[in-house]
Amino acid sequence: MGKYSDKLTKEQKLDMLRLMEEIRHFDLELSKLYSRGLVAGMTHYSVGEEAANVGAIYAMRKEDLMYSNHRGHGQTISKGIDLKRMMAEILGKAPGYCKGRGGSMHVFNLEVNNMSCNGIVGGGHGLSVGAALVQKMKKTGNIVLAAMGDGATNEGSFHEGLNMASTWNLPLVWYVINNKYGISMDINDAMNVDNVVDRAPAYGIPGILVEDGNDILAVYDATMEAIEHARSGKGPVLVESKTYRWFGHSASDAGAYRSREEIDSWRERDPIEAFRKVLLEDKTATEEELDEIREKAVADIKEAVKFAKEAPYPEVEVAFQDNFAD
Ligand SMILES: Cc1ncc(C[n+]2csc(CCOP(=O)(O)OP(=O)(O)O)c2C)c(N)n1
Ligand SMILES: [Mg+2]
Repeated sequence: MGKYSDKLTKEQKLDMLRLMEEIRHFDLELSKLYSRGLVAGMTHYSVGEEAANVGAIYAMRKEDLMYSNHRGHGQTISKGIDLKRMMAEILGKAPGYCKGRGGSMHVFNLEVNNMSCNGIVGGGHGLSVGAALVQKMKKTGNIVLAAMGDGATNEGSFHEGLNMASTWNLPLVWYVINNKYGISMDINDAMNVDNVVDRAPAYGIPGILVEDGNDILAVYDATMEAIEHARSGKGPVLVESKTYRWFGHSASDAGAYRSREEIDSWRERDPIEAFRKVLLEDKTATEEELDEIREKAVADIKEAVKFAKEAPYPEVEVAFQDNFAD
C-alpha cells in the first residue's frame, strides 16, 4: 500500500477505472474505424498502457500543464476531454479540437491545460522546460508534466532539457512510459543503462522507477511523490513506468520484431484486470459496480463514434485559419 494511494476515496478509484476503460475502448473502436479507412492520418494506440497513463495523470491538478506525444490518447483522456470531439478530430471532422486539421497526434484541450500531443519525438522536451520556467517566474504554483516514450529519451533535447530544468530548479516532471520499444527498436539496443531513470543522477535530480507500470496505484504513488517534490520548489524529477503496448507501434506494423509469447505474457498482465482484482479484493466495489463502469465506457465510446461519423468534414477555408496570431 502506498503513501498517497491509501488516501484515494472509493469514488476516485472508480473514476480511475472509468478512465482506463475509456482509453481501452476508445482505441479498440478506433482500430476498427482505421481498418475501414475512416481515420484521417496515422494513429498510435494506448491499449496495454492504461495504468501507466491514468496513474500518472490522475496525480496532476487540472491547472497543471501537460505535454504529450504521438501516443497521446491515454494521457489526453486521463487529463479530461470531450470524447466526442476527440473522436471527431481523429476522423478529421469539423467539431474536432483542431477543427479536424490535426488528427490523432495533435489533440489538445486547453480547458484542462492539456498543451497537446506532438508528432515530433522529443518535441515536448523544450516546450515543457519553457512552460515550467513560466510557472516558476510567475509563481503560479502549477507544475508541468511532460509525458514521453523510452525512445524519446535518446533525443539530444532530452539531455539539454533536463540539464536546463535542473540548473534552473524548475517545477517539472518528466514522465517516461517505457514500453520497451521505439517502433521496432528494442530499448536494450538503443541505450547502455538498464533504466531510463539511471540517468537522473547525471543531472542532479531524483529518479523514480515504477518497475510494474501496469500497477496503477504504484504509478500514482510515484507520480504524486514527484509532483509534490516539483511543486514544493525542489526542482525536476524523472519518473519511469515500465509497461507494454499490446498493439503494433502504429496502425500499420507487421510486428516482426517481437514474439507472440512476449505479447501474450504482457496481455496476461492486463492493467485493467489487475486493478479490478485489487478493487474486489479490498472490497472497494462489487463485480456488478465494476461491470457497470465498463458498460458505461463502451456505450460512451459508441456514442462518440456515432457523433464523429455523422459530423461534417471542415470547409476548405478552415485550412487557412489560425495560422498566424491576430
Ligand atoms: C524527431 C522524430 N524522429 C523520428 C520520428 C519517427 N518516430 C515516430 S514514433 C517513434 C518511436 C518513438 O518511440 P518511443 O518514444 O519509445 O514511444 P512509443 O512509440 O514507444 O510510445 C519514431 C522514431 C519522429 N516522429 N520524430
Ligand atoms: Mg517506446
